[in-house]
Amino acid sequence: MRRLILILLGVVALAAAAWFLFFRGSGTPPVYAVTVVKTMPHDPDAFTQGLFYRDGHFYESTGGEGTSNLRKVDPATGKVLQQQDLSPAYFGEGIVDWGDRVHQVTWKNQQGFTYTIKDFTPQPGFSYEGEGWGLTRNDKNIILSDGTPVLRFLDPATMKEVSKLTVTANGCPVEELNELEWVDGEIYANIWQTKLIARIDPATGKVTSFLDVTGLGPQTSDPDAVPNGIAYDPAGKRLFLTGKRWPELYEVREGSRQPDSAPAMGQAAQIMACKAGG
Ligand SMILES: [Ca+2]
Repeated sequence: MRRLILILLGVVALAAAAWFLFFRGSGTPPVYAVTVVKTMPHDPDAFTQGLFYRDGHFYESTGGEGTSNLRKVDPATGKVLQQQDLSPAYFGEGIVDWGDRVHQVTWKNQQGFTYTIKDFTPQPGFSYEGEGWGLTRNDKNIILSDGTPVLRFLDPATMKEVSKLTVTANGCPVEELNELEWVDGEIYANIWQTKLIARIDPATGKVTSFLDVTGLGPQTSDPDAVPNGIAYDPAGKRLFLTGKRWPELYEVREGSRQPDSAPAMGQAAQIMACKAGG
């Protein structure tokens, strides 16, 4: 009898493990905290819309009408070393480097700007349909977000669309994809008005996990001061995060898996229940 009970218990345990693995394998992305490695200063007036790291400097794009610009920033001090302002008619959004150029999209103007990365000398720009939110790149394409679940892959030579990728989490389209960064073969995306960064498999569009950045940024009632800004240093494997009007920029690494009680788990659950808006 005792042996039978042990066998039955073993069967139950195996079934539970199989169910657990099936559930995990069914596409529910886990949520991880982030651990701060280093804290750096960041211009608290910068309405950050684009961020990348190259050759020891941050390049940042800011938004707003009359406050939009492209800037080169010293990581140690947060000081702006070089700046190119946009006309007040344009609302700056994502930026990306390609060769000796930097490209910048605008929110609703359907107009992209191109500059030399060395001294921000204006070059012939480009146009696109719809809105411009975030930009990043891999070795072949420039990748554009526009606040929808669809990422557009552009030919860097022409800035024309060559393919699209619909981003889903647990089968639900993920709205409000904002600032982007290509990180070791994955696409990281801020999700606007949430504390979550989606990690996206570029082959399938599936979110493989989320990073919860609740612990970062200022304690403020400013509704615009959302997390936005992801940069990566592939040589040093360093990941950097900031937000709009945040006084700090952080180097972070992935932390432990978040418990169900973590505040951002509700946002993740809404996204994965196909409830738009996070
Ligand atoms: Ca970025």
